[in-house]
Amino acid sequence: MKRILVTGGLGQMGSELVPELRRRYGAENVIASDLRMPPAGADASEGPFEFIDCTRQSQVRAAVQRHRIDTVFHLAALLSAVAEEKPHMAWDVNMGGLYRVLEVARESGCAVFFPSSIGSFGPNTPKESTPQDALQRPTTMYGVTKASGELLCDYYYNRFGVDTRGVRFPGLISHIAPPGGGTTDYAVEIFYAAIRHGHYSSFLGPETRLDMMYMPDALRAVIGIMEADPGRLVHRNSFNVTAMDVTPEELAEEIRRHVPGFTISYKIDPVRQAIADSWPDSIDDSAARAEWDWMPTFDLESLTADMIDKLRSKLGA
Ligand code: NAD
Ligand code: AKB
Repeated sequence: MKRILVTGGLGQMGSELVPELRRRYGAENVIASDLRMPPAGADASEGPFEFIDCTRQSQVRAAVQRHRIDTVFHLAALLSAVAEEKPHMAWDVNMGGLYRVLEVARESGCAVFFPSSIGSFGPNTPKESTPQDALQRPTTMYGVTKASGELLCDYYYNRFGVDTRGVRFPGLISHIAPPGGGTTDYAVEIFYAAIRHGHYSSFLGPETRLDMMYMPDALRAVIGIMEADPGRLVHRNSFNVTAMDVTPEELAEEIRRHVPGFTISYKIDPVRQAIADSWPDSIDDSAARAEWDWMPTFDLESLTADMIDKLRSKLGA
């Protein structure tokens, strides 16, 4: 990886992946892009930025050619809750965008990182310790695009030799940029609410168990899979990766150790609850551990301590 393009670079993941890639590979070698413009006051000296709608192949191609890109981190997508509200747009952005990125990669010889999700599984998938190779019949538009995206990336590797790689992320918890409309967003909101108000009203029920990961581990996963020895990879585009599985009740309990008196109540959103109920309770990431030495570093305890510490500084609390 020498010349990198990140699509959807202003989102929750891109806001931290772009700086990390710039630290590793040089600021001038990492081109951030998004459908939105950087916020007013953003420091342009941090590195190059391009306006790119990933559904417009000409825009993707022009940036790849102009900057002599060899690796695309394709983050642009609509997340699960938004995708369920706007299924037609979700198909266009998630599938149309990926297809166009893969086409440009095929023409230009780029490698592509594609983030799939625990949302690529469905209600018929084994719910606990979901294996790497499991039944995938998702019932959400987000899941349909993620499962299809995994297949499309496999196809581009097998048919055209495009070096596609990816992981299935769980819910990502971070303190830099807000999440963009997913089912696991509660696990970020709860920290802000705990510090600001000492109370959180959860849109998922108390016993809803889902996999989660702290953003520093997610960045290690992205870079780890892209730098992995290709000779060891069997599952190129869809590695299960996780760090913990947790319910709102358990997360609240852990937060209470840092914010005494913190309370949680429940006002369940039926749409997001149904999405969460269709996803695994926990996934098995042993294939990633075996094939490219994946290993998370944050558990629930250390994640919670770090989030509270960082957010207290950020919010001046
Ligand atoms: P996000 O919603 O925070 O950011 C997505 C970005 O894509 C936004 O900045 C948005 O402006 C941009 N975008 C939307 N449409 C676009 C288009 N047509 N062209 C270019 N940019 C466009 O999402 P995120 O949390 O940063 O997620 C990044 C990727 O990781 C997504 O593919 C998502 O499905 C995947 N993922 C995220 C999580 C998570 O918990 N955050 C978990 C699993 C997988
Ligand atoms: C979402 O909830 O949509 C994402 C995901 C797990 O893919 N956070």
